[in-house]
Amino acid sequence: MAGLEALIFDVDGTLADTERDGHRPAFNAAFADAGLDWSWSVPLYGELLSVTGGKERIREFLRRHKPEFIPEGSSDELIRQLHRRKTEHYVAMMRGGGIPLRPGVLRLLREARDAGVRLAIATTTTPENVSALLAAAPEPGLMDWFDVVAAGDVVPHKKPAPDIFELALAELGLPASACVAIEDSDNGVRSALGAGLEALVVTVSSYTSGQDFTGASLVVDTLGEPGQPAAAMAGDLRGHACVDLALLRALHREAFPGA
Ligand code: XBP
Ligand code: MG
Repeated sequence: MAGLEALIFDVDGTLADTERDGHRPAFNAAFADAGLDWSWSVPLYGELLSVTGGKERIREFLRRHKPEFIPEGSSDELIRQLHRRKTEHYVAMMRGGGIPLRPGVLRLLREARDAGVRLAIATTTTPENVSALLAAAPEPGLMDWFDVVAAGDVVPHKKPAPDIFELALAELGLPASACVAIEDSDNGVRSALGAGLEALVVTVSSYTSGQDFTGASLVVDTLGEPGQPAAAMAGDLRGHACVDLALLRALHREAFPGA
C-alpha cells in the first residue's frame, strides 16, 4: 500500500494556457519569416489542435487547407525548418515572460514536493518549450523539481497514443496505479487512460471546454487558489476549495482501491 507516489502533468493547456497566445502566434511568426502568407486565426488553430505536435499540425494544415501548395524542396524539410523557427519564436516569447502558469499550478507543485510526492511531465511539446516556460515561472529552479520530463519526439506516437505517459511511467519506475495524471484535453485524456492512468484530473483550458473527458475522475475549470476556488464540471470536489493533495489522494484511492 504505497499510495500516491507521483503526479504526472501535461504542459500545454495544463501548466499554462499556451496554445492560443503562445504556440499559435509563434507558428504565424515562423510562416511570416519564411515569406508565407499563412496565418492561423484563433478558430482555425482550434480546429488544427485536433492534431497534436507542431510538425504534425503544419502537415495537417497543408493537407486540409493548402492542397494546391507545392514547396520548392521537400515538404518534410520545409516543415522541419518552419517548426525550428517556430520553436525559436516560442522560446523567445517565454523568455520575455510570455505566458504565466495557470492558477493553482505552483501551489499544487509546492504541496506535492513538500510531501515527497514526485513530479513528472508527459507532453507532446518540444523539450525546449518546457524548459523556457518553467524558467520564466516565479520559482527559481522549477524545472529541477521534475524527476522526469517526457516531451516531444522521443516516442513514436504522440497523444492520443499512450506512448508519452508510458515513457514517463517507465522513467519514474512506477506503475500507473501509483500516479495521478493532470491533463487539459480529450487527446490527453485518451493518452493517459491508454497508459492505465485512471486517476485523472482535467483542468479545461481555452480551447478544450467542450471536449469529451469520459473516464476522468474530475473535471475542473482550474486547480484553484485560496480565494479563487476551483469549480467542478464533472466529478466531485468533496468540499475542497482547490485541487489539493488531500483531494488527489482521495481520487487516487477511489481509482485504485488496492494500491
Ligand atoms: C500540445 C501540443 C503541442 C503544441 C506545440 O499537446 O499539441 O504540439 O501545440 O508544440 P499536449 P510543438 O498538451 O496534449 O501535450 O510545436 O513543440 O510540437
Ligand atoms: Mg495539453
